[in-house]
Amino acid sequence: MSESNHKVSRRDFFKASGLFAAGAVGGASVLGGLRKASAAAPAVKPWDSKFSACDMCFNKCGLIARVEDGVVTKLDPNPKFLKSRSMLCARGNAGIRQVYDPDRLKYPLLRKGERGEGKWQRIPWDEALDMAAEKMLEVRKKYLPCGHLFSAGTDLHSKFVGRLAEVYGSFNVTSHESLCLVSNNRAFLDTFGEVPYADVLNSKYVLMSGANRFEALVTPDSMDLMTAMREHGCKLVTLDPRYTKTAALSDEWYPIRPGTDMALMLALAHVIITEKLYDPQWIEEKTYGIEQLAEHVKQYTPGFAAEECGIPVEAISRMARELAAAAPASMVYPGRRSSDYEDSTQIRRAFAIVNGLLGNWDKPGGLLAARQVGLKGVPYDAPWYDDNHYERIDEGKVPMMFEHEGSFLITRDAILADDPYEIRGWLVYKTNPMGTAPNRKKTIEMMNKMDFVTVVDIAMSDTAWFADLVLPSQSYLERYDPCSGLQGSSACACVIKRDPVIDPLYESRSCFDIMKGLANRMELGEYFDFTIPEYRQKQLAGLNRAEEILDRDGVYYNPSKVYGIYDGKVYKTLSKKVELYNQRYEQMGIDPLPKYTAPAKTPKNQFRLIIGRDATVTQTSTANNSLLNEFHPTNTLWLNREKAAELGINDGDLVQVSSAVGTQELKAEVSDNIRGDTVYMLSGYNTLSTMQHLSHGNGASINELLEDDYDEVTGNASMHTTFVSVTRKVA
Ligand SMILES: Nc1nc2c(c(=O)[nH]1)N[C@H]1C(S)=C(S)[C@@H](COP(=O)(O)OP(=O)(O)OC[C@H]3O[C@@H](n4cnc5c(=O)[nH]c(N)nc54)[C@H](O)[C@@H]3O)O[C@H]1N2
Ligand SMILES: Nc1nc2c(c(=O)[nH]1)N[C@H]1C(S)=C(S)[C@@H](COP(=O)(O)OP(=O)(O)OC[C@H]3O[C@@H](n4cnc5c(=O)[nH]c(N)nc54)[C@H](O)[C@@H]3O)O[C@H]1N2
Ligand code: SF4
Ligand SMILES: [Mo]
Repeated sequence: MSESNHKVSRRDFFKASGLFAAGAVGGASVLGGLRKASAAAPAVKPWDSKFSACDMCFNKCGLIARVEDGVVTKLDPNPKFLKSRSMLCARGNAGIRQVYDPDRLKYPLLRKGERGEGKWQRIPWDEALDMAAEKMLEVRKKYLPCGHLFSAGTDLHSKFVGRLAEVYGSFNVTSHESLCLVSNNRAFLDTFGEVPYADVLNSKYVLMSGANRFEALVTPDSMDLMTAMREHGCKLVTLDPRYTKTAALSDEWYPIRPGTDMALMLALAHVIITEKLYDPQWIEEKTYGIEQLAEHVKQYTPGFAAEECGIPVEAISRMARELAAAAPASMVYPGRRSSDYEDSTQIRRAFAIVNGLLGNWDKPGGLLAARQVGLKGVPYDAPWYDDNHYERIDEGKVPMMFEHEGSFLITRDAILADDPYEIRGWLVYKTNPMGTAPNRKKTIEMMNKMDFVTVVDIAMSDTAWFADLVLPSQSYLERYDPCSGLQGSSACACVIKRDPVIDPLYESRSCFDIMKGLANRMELGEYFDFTIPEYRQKQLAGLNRAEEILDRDGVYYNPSKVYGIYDGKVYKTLSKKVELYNQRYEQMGIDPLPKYTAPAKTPKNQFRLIIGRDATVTQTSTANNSLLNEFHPTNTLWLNREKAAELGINDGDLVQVSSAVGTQELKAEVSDNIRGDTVYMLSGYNTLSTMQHLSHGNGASINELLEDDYDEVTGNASMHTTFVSVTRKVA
C-alpha cells in the first residue's frame, strides 16, 4: 500500500467532498461564503441545519447536520435527543467521510472475471435490476423459494429485505444478530420474560463482565455510567482479560481467565444465598426455583471460582456482598455481544440469575422492562407457496434459535453440505459476513456455490468483492428512512426518522427503492406499493402531533412509566415469575440451571484469540474511513510482555499468527494490557477488496483466523474458542 493512499489528509477530504471544487467555481465558494456572511450579516447562519440520526453504528444517536451549498460540512449532536445525551462520538463525526469517501460505490457493477478477481463492468440500473430479478426467479424455479438466502445488517431499511424475502417465499433470512447478541438475548428473555435495558445512571454498583462500555459505545449506557460514577458515586468493577479503557476507569479490574465468567457468577450466587443477602419477600413472591438454585450453587464456592477465574477469593466474596448491599440499585451489567463461547447462553443465564437474586428488575438502578413507544406495525399478507421447503435451512440443529434471526454459521454449513436442501441465490444488504463471520474461507466457499449473489453496500466490502452484482447504496444522510422506536434505558423511549440531508451522490439508491424495483420485476409490486413517507404516516397513526414534533425536534418522545411496569402484572415466563430455574429448558432437555464446564485448556505455547472493540472502529466498516484510520492506521496483535520475551518477540516485530483454519501476519504490540494466555487484534483489516485502499493488504484479517464454533442453545457464533500460535517473522 502506498504512502499517498494511506494518508488522506483533511485537505484531500475537503477536495473529495466537493468543498474545494465549489470554491473553484467562484461565487458559490463555501469558505468564501462563510467569510462574507459573517462580515455582512452576522445574525444569519451560513448553513442549513437538518436533523438526522447517526448510522456509523447501531445506536442511532441524534444529530444535526450543517449543510452548506448542498454539502455536509459538519455533524453536531442533537441536544434534544436524550438517548445520546448530546454526544456524537468520533465515529459519528467521521460519518461525513463515509458519504464523501472516494472509495464509495458509485454505479451498479457487474462481475466480469472470476469471483474475487476484481474485474467489474459498470452497467445501467435498469439492466442491473432486470438481471438480479431474472436470476432470483431462476433460482426460485430451480430450487424452490427457500433456495434463496437474504441477509441484512442493522438498518431501518432491513425490514424491506425481510419483506421481499417473505413475499418471494423464502424463510431463509439472516441478520448480524447471530454473530452478535442472540445468546445474551435468549438468556435474559428466558429469565425475566424480556430483554432488559440497564439503568446504569441510577445504579450504585455495576459489575461489568465481558463488556467494554467506554470503548464499545452503547448509548446512553456509556455516558450514563460515567455520570453515575462521577456524580452519584457508583462503583464499577470490570472483568476483562484486557486492560481496556473501561478497565482503566474502573474502581477495580480483574483480568479474568477467558471463558470462566460462569464460575464467577455462580460463586456470587453462592455467597448471596448462603449468607442470605437477598430480599426474602422478593425471592418468595417474584422468583421461581430458589431451592434448586441454592442446592446447585453449593459446589461453586468462591474458592472454586478463584481457582478457575484467577481472581482472589476475597475479591469474589466482597463483590457478592457489595452487590447485595447496594441492591436493588446494583447489577451485573447484561452486556450485548455474546458471540464468544459455545455455552454463551448458559454463561449469560448465570449473569441473569445473579440479577434475579439482587431483585433489581423493573427498579431504579436495575434492569428495566421495555416501554411502549407507540409506533404501529404496517401489516401485509404475504403469498403462500405450496411448492416450497417446510423450514429454514438451519432448523433443528440447536434447540432455541430465534426464528427470525436464524444462525448464519449453521446456515452456511447447511449450504455447503446441501443439507437438507440447496440454496443457490443470495441477496445481501448492509452486512459484511466475509469480514464478520468467523472462518472467512468457508464464506468464500459458500459464495462459490451460489448461482448469483447481489450485494447492496455503500463500499466495496469483501462480501461485495465476491458478488456477481454490486449495487451502490445511499448513505444515511441521503435517504428517507421509516420511523423507528428507540429505547434508552431510563433516558427515553422515543421515535426517530431520517429525511435526506443532501441529494444522493452518484447513482446511489435506497434499499427500499432497490427492493421495490426487484419486487416490481417479479410481479410482487403490490407489496411495495407505497413511498417511505406514506409508510411513516401509517407507523405514526395515533401518535399525537408526532410528525410535527419530529420536524421540530428531530425526535418524538412518548412519556410513559419507567419503573414498576410489572407492578401487579405477571412476568412473561412459564412460571410467570423470574425464572432462576428455567422450567422450559428442563422440558427441552437443556440444563435448567447453568452448569459450569471449564473452558478448553490453552495448548502449550498457544494463545486464545479474542475479539473486542475500540472507540474509533466499528466492526469492519471503518478501517477504510480515512478520518478514523488515522487513529489505527493498521491493526496489531496485543501480546503480553512476559510471553513476548519468552518467544523472543519485541514490540513492533512482524509476527505470524496461525490457527487451525488460517494464517496471518501483523505487527506485535507488546504490553502488560493483556493476560499471558490471550491475544487480541482489531477487526476490519487486511481486506481482500482492493477498492478499500486503506484496509486492503494492511495488517491482518481476524476472520481468516477465527474458527466457526457456535453456541449450542442458539447457534450464535462463538468467537473466543480459537487457539493460535505466534512466531516472530524473520525479515
Ligand atoms: N471479526 C469480528 N467479527 C465480528 C465482530 C467483530 O468485532 N469482529 N462483531 C460482531 C458483531 S457484535 C456484530 S453486530 C456483527 C456486525 O456485522 P456486520 O453487519 O457485517 O457489520 P459491519 O462490519 O459494520 O458491516 C456493515 C456493512 O455495511 C456497509 N454499510 C455501511 N453503511 C451503509 C449504508 O448506508 N448502506 C449500505 N447498503 N451499506 C452500508 C459497510 O460498508 C459494511 O460493508 O459482526 C460480528 N462479527
Ligand atoms: N466503538 C464501537 N462501539 C460499538 C461497536 C463498535 O464496533 N465500535 N459495536 C456495537 C455493537 S454491534 C456491539 S454488539 C457492542 C459490543 O460491545 P460489548 O458487548 O461491550 O462487546 P466487546 O467490546 O466486543 O467485548 C467485550 C469485552 O470482552 C472481553 N472478553 C473477551 N473474553 C472474555 C471473557 O471470557 N470474559 C470476560 N469477562 N471478558 C472477555 C474483551 O476483551 C472485550 O473487551 O458494541 C457496540 N458499540
Ligand atoms: S455511538 Fe457513535 S457511531 Fe454509534 S450511532 Fe452514536 S455517534 Fe454514531
Ligand atoms: Mo453487535
